[in-house]
Amino acid sequence: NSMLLWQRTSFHFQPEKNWMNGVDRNPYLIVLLFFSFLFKYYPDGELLLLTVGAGPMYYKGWYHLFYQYNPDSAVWGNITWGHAVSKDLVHWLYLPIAMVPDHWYDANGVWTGSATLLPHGRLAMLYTGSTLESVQVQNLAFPADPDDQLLLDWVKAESNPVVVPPPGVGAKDFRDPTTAWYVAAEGAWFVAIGSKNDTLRRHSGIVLVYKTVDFIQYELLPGVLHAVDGTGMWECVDFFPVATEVATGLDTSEPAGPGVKHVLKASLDDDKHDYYAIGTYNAALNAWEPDEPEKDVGVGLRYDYGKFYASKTFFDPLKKRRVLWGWIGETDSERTDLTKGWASLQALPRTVLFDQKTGSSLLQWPVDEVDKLRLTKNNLGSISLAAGSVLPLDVGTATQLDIVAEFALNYSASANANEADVGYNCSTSGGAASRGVLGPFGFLVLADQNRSSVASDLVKRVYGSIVPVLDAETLTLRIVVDHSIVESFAQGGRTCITSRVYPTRAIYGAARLFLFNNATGVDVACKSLTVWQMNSAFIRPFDSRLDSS
Ligand code: DQQ
Repeated sequence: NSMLLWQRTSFHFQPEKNWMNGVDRNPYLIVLLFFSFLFKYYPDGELLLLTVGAGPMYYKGWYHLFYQYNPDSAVWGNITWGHAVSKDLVHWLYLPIAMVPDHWYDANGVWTGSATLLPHGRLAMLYTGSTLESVQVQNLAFPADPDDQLLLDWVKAESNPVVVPPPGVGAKDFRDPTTAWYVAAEGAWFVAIGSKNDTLRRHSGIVLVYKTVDFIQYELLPGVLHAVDGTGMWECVDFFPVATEVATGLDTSEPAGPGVKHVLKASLDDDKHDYYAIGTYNAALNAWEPDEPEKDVGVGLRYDYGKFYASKTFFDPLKKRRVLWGWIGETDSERTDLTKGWASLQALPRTVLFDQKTGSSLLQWPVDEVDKLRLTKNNLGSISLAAGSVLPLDVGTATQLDIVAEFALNYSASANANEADVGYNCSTSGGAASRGVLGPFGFLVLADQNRSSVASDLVKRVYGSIVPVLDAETLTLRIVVDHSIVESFAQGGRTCITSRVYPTRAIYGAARLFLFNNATGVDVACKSLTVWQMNSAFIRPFDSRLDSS
């Protein structure tokens, strides 16, 4: 339907048509009608911010993305592995479907998996198959031709399935194997698989760990790596080391020790959000414990406080970084997706680092390569914003933007304001149009006047979270806009929010950018503001004649 073409993104990865995921057939409906950042001052120095599927990897010069793909329709089903490659994580080339359901052990879908790079450049791909009887089993596949940089053809192991649900684990609660990590003391690889336990524990999300030497025979380790009651099924578990003293990524097999902590992440099937916690891993005990029990997986920090799910990281040996890939569903209706003929896309790949300043969170930031898309630069200098003002910003076409801003707040009038005085609440207030003592203020993007969409069929919702702003830090924001997605990073990526938007009037040349301040008791100054037009990434089918590599 050409009527909705403007919702296609220009530099986010999405298939040419039909469904990709991440997650289930029934994306819950949430959308932000307009987008905004809202802040609230806390005397202790905190500010309030409102506002995949298959394994990514690097192999022989190409970044590979394999994603959950329905070749037949824009809704979930008939899941195969879509495939694309890139030299820079931004400019992608579509390749033919990599794997389809063609055996009894994956007849109901080639579900999420992860790649492990073995010594001597070999590659093991473990993935979940939903069998003819809809039992979730783990299968092994490997490249038909290891010398093929494009990894076009895959061979499924004769011994599949290599792992079946162990006693006590539900046949439909056992999926999404991680990338394996090597434990030298055991001379073996360990692989984690998410599940849940409703019998011994109370609706507990759990992680099982298997030990393998050859990726064919697996031994279940006693106990669970970790469990959190009340959090339900853990999908797409991810488990990786982070360096706590240097700003560099670590190989998945980097052992625990001084300067190395481990992140455990789970995608909660119950609420469709990606939660992580930072903690300590003990391979010998098959145990991981969060540093701060109150910030455990599923009850503490999220990668993103908007729409963002089923993410995975991989270690990029080329640039020595860990890269996070998230799947972004739609927040319009299934009916509209069928009309559009496509649904879902990938977030920008994000570099993940330990936040050395807070010591208790991660920093996520669009990979450097995204900056190569920056075109015209608008340096808008420093702007004061009177209470109640909405200021149009003249940046030309505003559908593809990268916005970087620094804010200074003068709270003198209300330095003692507490939460009750603020009068603004992320979930119950009416978005940017509401007013409170200390906010909201921020940007309106993809807007025409204040509100950009009159589309029905959407649930319009305000997303929010806390942004810790430490002493001597100024409040900084980066907002990336791409037609129907807005990704926002506060304090260098300490808090992130992604939103899908479906403007009906603020499209093409009519889309505009505004700064606003709806605080009644704070002077807000945008100390610096830089806005770039963003180029398109021109994602297209791979053409070997054009391949210069
Ligand atoms: N969707 C996949 C599963 C995974 C869920 C099936 C979340 O493997 O658990 O399409 O992305």
